[in-house]
Order: sequence, then C-alpha cells, then structure tokens
Amino acid sequence: MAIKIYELCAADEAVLFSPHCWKTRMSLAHKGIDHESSATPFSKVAGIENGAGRRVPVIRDGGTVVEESFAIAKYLDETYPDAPHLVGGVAGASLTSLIINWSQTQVHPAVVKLCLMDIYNTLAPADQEHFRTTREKMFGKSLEEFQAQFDMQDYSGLKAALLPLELTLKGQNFIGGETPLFADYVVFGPLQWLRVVKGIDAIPLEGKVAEWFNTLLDMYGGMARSTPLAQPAAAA
Ligand SMILES: N[C@@H](CCC(=O)N[C@@H](CS)C(=O)NCC(=O)O)C(=O)O
Repeated sequence: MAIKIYELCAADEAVLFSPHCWKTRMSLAHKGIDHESSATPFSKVAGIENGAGRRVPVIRDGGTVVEESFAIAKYLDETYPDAPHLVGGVAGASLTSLIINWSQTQVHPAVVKLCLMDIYNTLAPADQEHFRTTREKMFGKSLEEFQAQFDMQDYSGLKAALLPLELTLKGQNFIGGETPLFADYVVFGPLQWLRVVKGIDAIPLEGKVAEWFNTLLDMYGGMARSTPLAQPAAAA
C-alpha cells in the first residue's frame, strides 16, 4: 500500500513548495516507496489526521502516522531496512543533526530573504492571511517591511551560506559520499523551495553546488525537476 504524504501546496494544488516536505518526497523516492500525495494548504495543516498544531510533512503508513521530516526518515529506515538507508544508524543520525541545524540557521534564512513575498504571492487568500499573521509575529514586522530589507536578486548571502557544502563537494559527490543520504535532501529542500516559489527552473547556483543540485533534480526519474513551478505572474 502506498504511503500517504501530506504536503504543503500553493493556491494551485499542484505547486508543492515546502522545504521540509521535499525532504520527505526525496526520502520516499530514495527508498523506492510508492506514495500518494495529499496537497494541504497552510490553513489546513494544523488539523491533519485529527491533529492539533501539526506541521508538515506528515505521513500515514497503514495504521502509523509520523510527523517531522527527520523522524520520518528514521521511521523509514527502521521500517524498510532492506531499501537503501537514509540516515546511517546512530552515528549517521548524530551527524545529520549537524546538517539540519546548519541548514536551518544558515541556508533557510538566506532563502527566505530571497523569496518571502514570492511565497506569499503563491498562496490562496485564506492561506495568505495565515502566513501573514504567523510570519509577521515571527519577524516583528510586516512581510513587506521584512522583504524591503533585502534585494531579492542578490544571491551572495545564499552563496556564503552554502560555502561549507561547496567545499565538501570538491572531494565527494554528495554529503552522503558516493550516493545521497537524507542529509543531502535536508539542504536540497530549501533550494527546491526557492526554485518552486520563484518559478525559475535554474536558480543561479554556482560551482559544485549547482552540479549537485542538478543531479538531485534529475534523480528518481526527474521527479523534483518536473514538479510544477509557481507561475511567474503569480510569483512576481
Ligand atoms: N522540523 C520540521 C519542520 C516542519 C515545518 O516547519 N513545516 C512547516 C511547513 S514548511 C509547517 O508545517 N508550517 C505550518 C504553519 O506555518 O502553520 C520538519 O523537518 O518536518
């Protein structure tokens, strides 16, 4: 039976943009597990599977519901040990925590500066209201004031945030070494987020990071490459 994945969608339900949900989409593809997508707008996320205060991704595998992308990766490794592993046991999980914390504190903020208003513009009106309320509380200013502080075309902050990855990829193909691991998808997620909400097939990455990102976009039958992007008109 296919695993059901609840993932965040834009006003156009085909546009799936959440960085954390992409970590899980890639994890399921990595494992070769069939999935059925349940596109969920921001305003419906909290109540998924009769929850309260949930966040996506959430999966349902038969009778089991799991929330949070890293917890899902560990669950998939435990439940499907014969499929290629994602995390690499206890030591792998410890190292993955470092990658998650680096990505969350360095890569995600650099991405948000480039596309906060793009995200807002892709959402349906009810979800725009939810996004505005929650994010304005988080930033302590309006979305427009936040975005006005940053040049949405200046990728230098993102490039600086990705320097540890650029240096790492000079000596290996993936964070996981010869083949990708969940740790690769942790950093792939925010870059795919940027690509989808900006509606740009080729975001201006450089060097080894660009090669690595393109390789991941094309893996698993090009699943990530071919996902619908936000329309430039809506994302302008
Ligand atoms: N650490 C979590 C983060 C999950 C998360 O923050 N999800 C966001 C979407 S990208 C969410 O559900 N937000 C709901 C909201 O803002 O109301 C993971 O990796 O799964």
